[in-house]
Amino acid sequence: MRLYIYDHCPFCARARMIFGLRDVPVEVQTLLFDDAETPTRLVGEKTVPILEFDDGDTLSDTQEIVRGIDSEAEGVKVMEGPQNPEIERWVKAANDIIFKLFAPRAVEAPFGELATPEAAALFGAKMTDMVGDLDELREQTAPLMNELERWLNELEPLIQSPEAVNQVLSLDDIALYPTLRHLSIVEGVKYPEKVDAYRLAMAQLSRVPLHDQAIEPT
Ligand SMILES: N[C@@H](CCC(=O)N[C@@H](CS)C(=O)NCC(=O)O)C(=O)O
Repeated sequence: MRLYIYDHCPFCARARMIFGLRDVPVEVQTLLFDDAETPTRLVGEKTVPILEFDDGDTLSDTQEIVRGIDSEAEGVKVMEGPQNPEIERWVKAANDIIFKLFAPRAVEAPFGELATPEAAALFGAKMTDMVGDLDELREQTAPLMNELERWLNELEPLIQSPEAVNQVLSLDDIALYPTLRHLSIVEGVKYPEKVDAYRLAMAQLSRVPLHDQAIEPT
């Protein structure tokens, strides 16, 4: 099986996580951000993640990829783990501030999808479309970091274990870790103790490295 991704993409991180968490081997391939040809050939549009099975079948919906791999692997299912609506609420609510910190830094990050000037330019234009002027946003770093600190402190008591936010792995982990992973390209974030332990443990367990780590995906 082959999973086509962009490294910055939170849906792709979700899809990658299920392979690591369920110990299912997959070849991960990062597409250039301006490569419309490959995804269009595979699924008819420029989108990631795409899972390509050995027989040529494809899946391009993150939820379907997660559920499909989870249900096929032997053992305890991540999708059957207990969920806490507070986690879903937190992820949705904190995403805006996290993305504002992420976007101006993402355009300069060493992501595989930005390996050519053309790909990087297209991505820069997309980020600007999404959040506005990236230089202005970078100038907002101090107030954004203050707001972020409040959000991280709100998350801290919701984390029940470093190995699973609700003690047992669940879809909440698949939603939460990619959001925290976005923050790992932002320097100077002060993580509360449990949040820090959680993101480090989840990077190992899911085999989806934080952006400031180098763990090879399997
Ligand atoms: N339907 C997809 C949507 C995934 C999605 O929005 N992917 C974004 C990247 S994060 C994408 O492919 N965007 C196309 C582009 O950026 O050109 C899913 O839920 O898995």
